[in-house]
Amino acid sequence: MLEDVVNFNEVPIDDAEFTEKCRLELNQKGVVTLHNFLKYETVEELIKEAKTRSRLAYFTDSTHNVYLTPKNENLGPEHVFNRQLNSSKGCITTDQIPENSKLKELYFSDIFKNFICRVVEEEALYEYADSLSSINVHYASEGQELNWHFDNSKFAITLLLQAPDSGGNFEYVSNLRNADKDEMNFTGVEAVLNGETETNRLETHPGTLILFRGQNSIHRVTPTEGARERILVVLAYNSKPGISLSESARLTFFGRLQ
Ligand SMILES: O=C(O)CCC(=O)C(=O)O
Ligand SMILES: [Fe+2]
Repeated sequence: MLEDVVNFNEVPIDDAEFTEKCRLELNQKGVVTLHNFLKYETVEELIKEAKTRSRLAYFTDSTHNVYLTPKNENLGPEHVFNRQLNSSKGCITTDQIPENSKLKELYFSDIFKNFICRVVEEEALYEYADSLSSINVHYASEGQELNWHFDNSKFAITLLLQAPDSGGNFEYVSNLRNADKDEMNFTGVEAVLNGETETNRLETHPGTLILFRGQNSIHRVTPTEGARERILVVLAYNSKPGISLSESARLTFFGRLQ
């Protein structure tokens, strides 16, 4: 029952008026924050579930540019396009999440998918064809962070399960570039990396859902501070059926293809 997962009293995702409000907000701000999206008991249950599987997580410590692309040698090592940033995090994959998990109940629910479709203005949404990429649980222990980047996907859905004692903050600058027009905005990106731009911080709590357009809005998650790890779920959909995440991305994020 989706009622056991989603807090419909505060977040009525089956209501047309509420859905329309979220759509407008996403268009205006590039982000929708839904606090108390998950029921309190569900958050507790999902934290337990995630913790029993954290030993399966594949940890990566890698460097990347903000566009998540290979270097362009023509631009030279000092160019902001080639500036290498460090990110370190671990995650488990869809196939490592139990079949009866409330995460799968939510992910495959028609009510939830219809809500997301309307808010992001897609006709339909489909799971990834590979068995890894649809639902991921991310773990970040002390010192681990996700550095500044633009996403490859048009939108991302995250659910925070456990917040660290401090740190682990989601920071962003909206609409820093226009990916559809291949606009890179090197000047704007350099200013963010040099700490010269004022950034926004999202307030999140366990159970908060974030719907975010990260292709044009640069964002990062600051390092976890303290012993309690940050645990966060990412739900990913495609607008067409039968699509797998690229092999290179699967190898980078999960360390395997299937
Ligand atoms: O961990 C988060 O809150 C954001 C994750 C993110 O930006 C990503 O996976 O691309
Ligand atoms: Fe991202």
